[in-house]
Amino acid sequence: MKIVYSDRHRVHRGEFEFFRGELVPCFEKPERADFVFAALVGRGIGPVLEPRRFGIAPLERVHAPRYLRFLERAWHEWSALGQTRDALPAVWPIRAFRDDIEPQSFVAQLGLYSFDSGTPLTAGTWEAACLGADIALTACALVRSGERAAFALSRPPGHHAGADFLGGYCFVNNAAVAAQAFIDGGAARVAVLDVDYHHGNGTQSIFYERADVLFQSIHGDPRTEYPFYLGHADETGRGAGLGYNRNYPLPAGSSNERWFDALGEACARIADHHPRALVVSLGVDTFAGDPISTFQLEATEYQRLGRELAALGLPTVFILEGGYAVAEIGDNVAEVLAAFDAAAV
Ligand code: FKS
Ligand code: ZN
Repeated sequence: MKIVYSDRHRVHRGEFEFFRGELVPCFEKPERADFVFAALVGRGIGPVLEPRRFGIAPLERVHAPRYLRFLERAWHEWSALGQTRDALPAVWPIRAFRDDIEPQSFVAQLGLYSFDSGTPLTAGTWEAACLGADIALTACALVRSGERAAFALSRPPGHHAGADFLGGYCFVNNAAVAAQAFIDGGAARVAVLDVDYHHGNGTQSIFYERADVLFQSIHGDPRTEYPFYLGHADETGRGAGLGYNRNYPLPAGSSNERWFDALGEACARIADHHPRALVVSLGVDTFAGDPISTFQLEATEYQRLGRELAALGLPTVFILEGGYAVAEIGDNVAEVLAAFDAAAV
């Protein structure tokens, strides 16, 4: 399987995230991508291609222009305040505040466009986020030109980012950009499957009222797991999108059997949707050894995931999302992709 990658992801390197009243070192760090890259190359998965540049137009298809303008200028505005550390928000317009007027204060803008204080915005964030989208779009282009599948090895991740908000280490929603690129390239229907431990709230909200993009997510129950405020089973879409959103929230600590029951159901719904392509938000924080999650997948389960996805027989773009047991995330991603390749026809 072709891998799209660039080592320029390193320009996004958050120092601290706010966690339980303290600044702690960021879990989402450059080494994550390095380990995935090393594991794939070590297993002979490849070749590795550099991304092409697609510019901002494909991002504007799923993100609000004012949000993208904010991201682009953010570091400049923050530095103009005399700050040298990463930007983290400290005030938010929750219910009963207005979100239709963009404040002039940068600090207020940062809160308007964020939903947590764990997603540091740094000098290189905009460049890395655009690069991540270019990686996803290059993987799409490969699949559109006949590749059975491609892997977008990018960071920062994307599935928590919505049309006009960042959070959960995410700024630009790579999976949504990819799904929209398939639609804009002529696909009538696309499916997005999110297997990261955390609910893909950003992707869900972007496609919530649409019937052309089926979104499904298997994740830790938001009653106890991040991102807490979305991802319940009764969220099935709205308006034209009713029936095109499915969540499989599983209790923290769920067995692998339960996880694969949910995957089986999700795959059956994908087949029913008859999509022209599949986008997989591939987080491997479902790993038994992950430091921030509670599922129990290991090598054999990652192989099974790869096989079951291959059995759908769809042109498939894999996009890296989470996974924090840094040394192991590479092996786990490699298991999925190698098993997919071995089973793909
Ligand atoms: C530990 C608390 C963790 C944030 C969790 C974010 C999860 C991000 C992710 C992504 F794929 F986006 F990276 N709170 N300090 O894994 O879903
Ligand atoms: Zn995650």
